[in-house]
Amino acid sequence: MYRLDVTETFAGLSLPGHLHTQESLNFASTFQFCGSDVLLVTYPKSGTTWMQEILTLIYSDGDPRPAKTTPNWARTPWLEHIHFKELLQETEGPRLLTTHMPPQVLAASLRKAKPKVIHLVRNPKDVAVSFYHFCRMANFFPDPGSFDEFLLAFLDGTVHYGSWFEHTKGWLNCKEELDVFYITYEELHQDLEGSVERLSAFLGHPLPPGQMDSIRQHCSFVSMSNNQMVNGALIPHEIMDPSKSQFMRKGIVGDWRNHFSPLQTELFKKKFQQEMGGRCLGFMD
Ligand code: PPS
Repeated sequence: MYRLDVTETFAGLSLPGHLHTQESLNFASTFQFCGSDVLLVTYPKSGTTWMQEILTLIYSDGDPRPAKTTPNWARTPWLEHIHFKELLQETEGPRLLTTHMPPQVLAASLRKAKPKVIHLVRNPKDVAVSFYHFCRMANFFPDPGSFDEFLLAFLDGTVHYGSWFEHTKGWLNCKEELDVFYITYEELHQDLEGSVERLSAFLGHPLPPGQMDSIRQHCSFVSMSNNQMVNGALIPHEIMDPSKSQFMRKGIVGDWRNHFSPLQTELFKKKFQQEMGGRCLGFMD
């Protein structure tokens, strides 16, 4: 009943059937955005949950109660997921939406309505590591095999959700025609306060004085690891097995250094240069 072994194919991507159906994917691709919507765009394992928490706190003016009482998938639902339609009905104005979809699936409607888009990107080497451990624990993904096998599939773009390079380039190419705020996971780490200030200015929702402390405190890795609304505790163990890895695993920058061999680092670098040219150069290190 959980459709753990089902893979859906849509727009050339393989996606977990546990979370998607052809109907839910078609619904996403024909979804009518409003100008007041806020859409968070990420490739999986890029800090989506962290940004969902930040957005929740910005729109609650620093009050942590919504983040502590409602799961992230209901507060900031994924457009393409099976329960999106029902969850959308419960959302109160500015709708906070999330997607892992590439832009070609959504761009027509996005161009028309011009909602605010937040494009969050993480160093793909850390994404690959985080994704590998997530695939080990989440039974709705195929067995990732060894890290070496997974990394080759990640570089080839044959993992579920497709190529990080295509996803990232696709959204970067939309920068001019859509209202996009680009930010990295690493920037959130380096300067959470400054990032939240810039983000709330982009959203036109400045924080009331004194609320930054609440955001800093509530959105820390430790607080979120203890928040059952985001830490995976609500998911049955047959779907996500906490004995294999944790959803809130490490939350650090540069864990790739503990996983990549010199050969894998070199391979990654070559592929990155080939695909990205001069873009996102900060991720070369
Ligand atoms: S998903 O499944 O696509 O929604 O995953 P996503 O939320 O995009 O990414 C999960 C990784 O983000 C880390 N994370 C955080 N890092 C720092 N601070 C905070 N508050 C935080 N919240 C989530 C999480 O630990 C995953 O990264 P790894 O490297 O696996 O620890």
